Amino acid sequence: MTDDDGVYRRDVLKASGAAAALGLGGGEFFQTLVESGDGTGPSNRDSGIESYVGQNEVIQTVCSPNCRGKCPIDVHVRDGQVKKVEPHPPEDEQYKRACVLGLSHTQRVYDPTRLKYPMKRTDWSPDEPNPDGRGPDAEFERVSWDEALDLVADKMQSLKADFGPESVLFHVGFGNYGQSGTAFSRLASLFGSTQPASTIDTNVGRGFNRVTGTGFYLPSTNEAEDWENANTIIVWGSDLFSSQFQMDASEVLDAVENGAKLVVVDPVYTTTASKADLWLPVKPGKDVHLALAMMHTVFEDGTYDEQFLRQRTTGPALVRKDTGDLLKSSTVFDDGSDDQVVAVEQGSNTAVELEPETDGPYALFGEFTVDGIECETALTRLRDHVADYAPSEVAEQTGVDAENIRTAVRWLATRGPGGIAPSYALGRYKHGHIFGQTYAMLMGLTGDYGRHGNIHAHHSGGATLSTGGWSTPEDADPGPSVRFSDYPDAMIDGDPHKVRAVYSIESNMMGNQFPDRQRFREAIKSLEMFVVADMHHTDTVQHADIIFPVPHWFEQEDIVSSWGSHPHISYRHKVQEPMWEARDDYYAIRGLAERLGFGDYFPETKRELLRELASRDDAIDFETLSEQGTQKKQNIPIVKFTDAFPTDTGRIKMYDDDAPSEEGVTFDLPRPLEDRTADDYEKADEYPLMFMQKHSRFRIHSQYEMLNWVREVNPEPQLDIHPSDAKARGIEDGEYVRVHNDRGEMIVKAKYNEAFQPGLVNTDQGWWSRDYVAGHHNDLTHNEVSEVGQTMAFYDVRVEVEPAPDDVDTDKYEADNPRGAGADAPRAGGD
Ligand SMILES: Nc1nc2c(c(=O)[nH]1)N[C@H]1C(S)=C(S)[C@@H](COP(=O)(O)OP(=O)(O)OC[C@H]3O[C@@H](n4cnc5c(=O)[nH]c(N)nc54)[C@H](O)[C@@H]3O)O[C@H]1N2
Ligand SMILES: Nc1nc2c(c(=O)[nH]1)N[C@H]1C(S)=C(S)[C@@H](COP(=O)(O)OP(=O)(O)OC[C@H]3O[C@@H](n4cnc5c(=O)[nH]c(N)nc54)[C@H](O)[C@@H]3O)O[C@H]1N2
Ligand code: SF4
Ligand SMILES: [Mo]
Repeated sequence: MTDDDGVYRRDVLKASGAAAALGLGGGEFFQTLVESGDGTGPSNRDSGIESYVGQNEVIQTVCSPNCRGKCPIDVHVRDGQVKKVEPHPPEDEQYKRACVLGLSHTQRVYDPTRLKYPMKRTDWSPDEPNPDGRGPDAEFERVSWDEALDLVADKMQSLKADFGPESVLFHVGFGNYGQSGTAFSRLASLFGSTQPASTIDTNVGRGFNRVTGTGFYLPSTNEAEDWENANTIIVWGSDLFSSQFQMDASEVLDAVENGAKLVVVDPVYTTTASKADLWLPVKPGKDVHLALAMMHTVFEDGTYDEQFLRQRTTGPALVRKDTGDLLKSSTVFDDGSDDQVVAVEQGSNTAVELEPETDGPYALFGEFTVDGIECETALTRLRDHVADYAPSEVAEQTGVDAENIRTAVRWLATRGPGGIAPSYALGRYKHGHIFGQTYAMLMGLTGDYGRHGNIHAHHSGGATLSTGGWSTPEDADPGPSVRFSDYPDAMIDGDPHKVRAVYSIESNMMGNQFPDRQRFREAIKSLEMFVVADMHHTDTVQHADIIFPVPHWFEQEDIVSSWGSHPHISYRHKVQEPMWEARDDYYAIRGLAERLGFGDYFPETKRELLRELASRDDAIDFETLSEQGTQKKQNIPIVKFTDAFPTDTGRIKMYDDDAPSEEGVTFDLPRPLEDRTADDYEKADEYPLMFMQKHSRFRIHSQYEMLNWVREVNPEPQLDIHPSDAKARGIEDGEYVRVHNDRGEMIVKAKYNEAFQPGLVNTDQGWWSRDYVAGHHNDLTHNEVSEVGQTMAFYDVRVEVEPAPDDVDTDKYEADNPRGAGADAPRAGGD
């Protein structure tokens, strides 16, 4: 079925020719199509619908932004145009899916924001970067691919010679999930450039990891097909019918149909909350208190899982009262080790080593003296610690009724298998790692690991192509990593070292990915060269010096990992040749590699690259994958956490004697620490409202922003605000408001929304700056991360809101249907 030039079907449409004939896209494209028939197309032969039946060429490919879908799709092509998109059943058909965004690619593939040619900012040159020319007023001129690649490679070489290779940063965002990123990292390693270290979405996972030994992003949970076996599901800080809905929502509904209880913990009455048996409307940032109250109830009720605690946790381990350390077996036994901890047997009070996965008659509670050392069990410590968090004690602080807290955890502890599915929202509070630690321990109490129907996080790990270290060749000397959150310091102040040039792929840094946009703009301004590869003219592209135009996914061949999703690897077949001069990232990466002296490290074609990478994964066969379009990785376990935990003891840590500390708080046990809730922030009076930017069902981050079909139902950014907060500020429903804090401001339309509790406002993320009347939601967010959690705290933000000044220009939204089908597109990119 495939031939060697990267084209899947011989009769694939020649889109570059089609594009040239039809103009540059958008409304114009469709209009011209109607007018430009050559007399042979079906529409001219017979306008009857029957004439279309069977006329479509159907090509399987993949949709893969950073949602949890990674949906294989079928693209219908007729007369040289993409006409329709449908879900494609993967090898295991129960994972068939796709959402309205993926099904609307016909509008994205022909959108006028698509980049067509390599471009250079007119007033940029390698020696005179003219940084002030970047931004809204920047103008670009077309250059050839060779010129663009020469300019970038030469500048990279001269920076390397003058300042070392780490003065160049290779940044990759979360935009694609194909293999270009693998090649990108390989070139970065060979060149020795600075590479990124993620500080997005890592908070809850890091906390979970301290307890279980796994997790960075959220830990893997049982595959979605197992969720129907759950008897209780606590969806905690996640609106699965808006984001993450791609697979999980239907599985959760299946479980509910089977009799599961659904609890939703969310400050907002979300679509998911509306399906719940019980909704706990927690105040933002107060989740640790709530989870500790749940532990309190489990201890009070005695509903902890004794066998699980003995077999798989350090609950019975002894903690020395003198030092707070766990009692080591080397202290007690001649042949003991420093890694092994000690418990006592119930009744005989004999000290024994706590081997992994053993189920002796260990005492779970009590105080004991071993070799003259006074100790108590870890579980005793935990029980004493949570004694202060009775549901009635936290009810006011958390905003949740005490009896409802008890009911929720009673369901979890007593109804058989179940679990807690948190998402990333909780990690968008500065100290969100503490929640990760707390819920991992709570599920240790209730025994929710390693069984069918257990749930530990929001999404499974999914299938990732194992490329066996290809991204870091043995003879490479990779440069240092810099955390996302440290980029501005590195670019502006040279801390930890000066970054002078950035080559960015698959990221909309300026328009979406990074908080504190004004400081980020300053960071970009301090660069000598900013190279951006994208398929659309995003806000980030508008700040670039050199633009590499990347083709739409339908014009790329790739192997796509299903990170955070289903257990298949998918093949992305080309539906059409790249339009205009757009070229796959691999084209630029290889072109730069050749110019930088690393050409031999990169196969000549993308097809060869894909073959090479697939050959490194034992669970994947290139031919099968390419023919079938998807291959289920058989080595992915359905049920997770069945083996010893990868901790020192092989057990879940119910007490951490080697815990990190921050702001005077040590996390040996989960101890609430907050940053910007009303209770702890010194500027809470000045900025009385918490500001969230929920992930929207109408976009995946900033992708699909351009879909006019979707715009008909979701035309412009809005501020969700409770009517009481609005009225107190003299704000009418539908009026434009100024949202501001000490970093910046934005002007959006206020929307009375009783689903949001008083004190909390929201603008869904993913809008481009061109969509705002003024400003942008990331003008309000900050870039402070905690040392322990190291995650950007997008929701730990406070603002004040007031009616917008009278003179703001809201013209673009005054028309009846400003961005509906057929409307004029605004200028691409933005400030
Ligand atoms: N459609 C769509 N899907 C997506 C994405 C997208 O942009 N669009 N993005 C993808 C990516 S990269 C990610 S990281 C995920 C993000 O997925 P999530 O983290 O699930 O998404 P959010 O919208 O940030 O938050 C989910 C819920 O958390 C609630 N929440 C906010 N603060 C708190 C709090 O303090 N406590 C509690 N208990 N709840 C709180 C919000 O009200 C919201 O209902 O989604 C992925 N899927
Ligand atoms: N205020 C606020 N900001 C947030 C969040 C929030 O909740 N609030 N959420 C954060 C989270 S969780 C995340 S994960 C980040 C996501 O931030 P980003 O990774 O920036 O997300 P996207 O908007 O998907 O941007 C990806 C870009 O890659 C481009 N792209 C797609 N395919 C290709 C390709 O093949 N090659 C190249 N070169 N480009 C391609 C797309 O056109 C798009 O412009 O945003 C973060 N930003
Ligand atoms: S946007 Fe995500 S869920 Fe929707 S079709 Fe694409 S991959 Fe699937
Ligand atoms: Mo994310």
